[in-house]
Amino acid sequence: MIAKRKTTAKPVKAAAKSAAKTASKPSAAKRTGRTATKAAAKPARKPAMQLNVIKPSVNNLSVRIFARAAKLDVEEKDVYGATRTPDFLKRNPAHLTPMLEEKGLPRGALWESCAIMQYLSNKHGLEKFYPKNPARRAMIDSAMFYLIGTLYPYVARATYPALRFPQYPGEVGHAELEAHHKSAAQKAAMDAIAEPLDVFRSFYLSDKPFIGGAQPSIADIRLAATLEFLEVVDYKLPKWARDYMAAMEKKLGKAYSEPAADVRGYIAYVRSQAA
Ligand SMILES: N[C@@H](CCC(=O)N[C@@H](CS)C(=O)NCC(=O)O)C(=O)O
Repeated sequence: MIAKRKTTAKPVKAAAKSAAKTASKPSAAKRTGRTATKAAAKPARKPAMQLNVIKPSVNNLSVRIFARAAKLDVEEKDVYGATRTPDFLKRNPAHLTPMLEEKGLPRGALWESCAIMQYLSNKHGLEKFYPKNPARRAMIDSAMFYLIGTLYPYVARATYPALRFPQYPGEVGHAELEAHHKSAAQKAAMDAIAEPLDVFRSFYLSDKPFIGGAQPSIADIRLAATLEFLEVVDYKLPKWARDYMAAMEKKLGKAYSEPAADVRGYIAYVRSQAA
């Protein structure tokens, strides 16, 4: 979560803007994937969908990778710092990104990264990323729910302080407490990551290269993108996880590395500031 409360400090905004400038050169392309090339030839046609994004975020990174990997006709709009404006809140009262806008949607807008990837896979028949077979699909859904509900909260609590993102009300990191309380909470979250992470290895991946099998699924995209944040706290990923992330990037190529550069650039920026 970025730019969420008053404490969302200007440094975050400045850092994100700076990171966007330095790290997101490829993302300046108005469209994603194949369409970007086509856009040069046919600049007048309006893309079918708009994806509102905040570039240093891994929630956003998931859908940005997916849109490119699936070669969808999506135009990205950077809404950093604009998610609480009256106009945005009218369209999306949850003020969350990524947010897809498309005429076919009942309310015109859709947020939640996994729901967006599910919707687009269903709509475009992208079985490769989201199998139709109910049992196989259930495993992808389970992996994504488990990530959002269990792994991600630990990752957020462990990394948001270093990322300079605001934390959630009610959490130690958000409360007016002395620094040692906050660092103890951050360490506890960091320690807690190992267990759910290993569930991805032992259960969802099992002996397959990806949760999706031979091909990365939307759950794989969501997992690899999430793990990108751990770099900011020097989290020592186990070898299988490092190999898995490398395999994801190799398989998806630029569709992965281009938007990942924004997150990595932001992490490099905050780390340089801390140093
Ligand atoms: N569970 C959501 C999380 C989305 C989320 O937290 N988005 C943050 C960026 S990381 C955001 O847009 N925050 C802006 C705001 O709340 O104003 C997802 O997976 O899409």
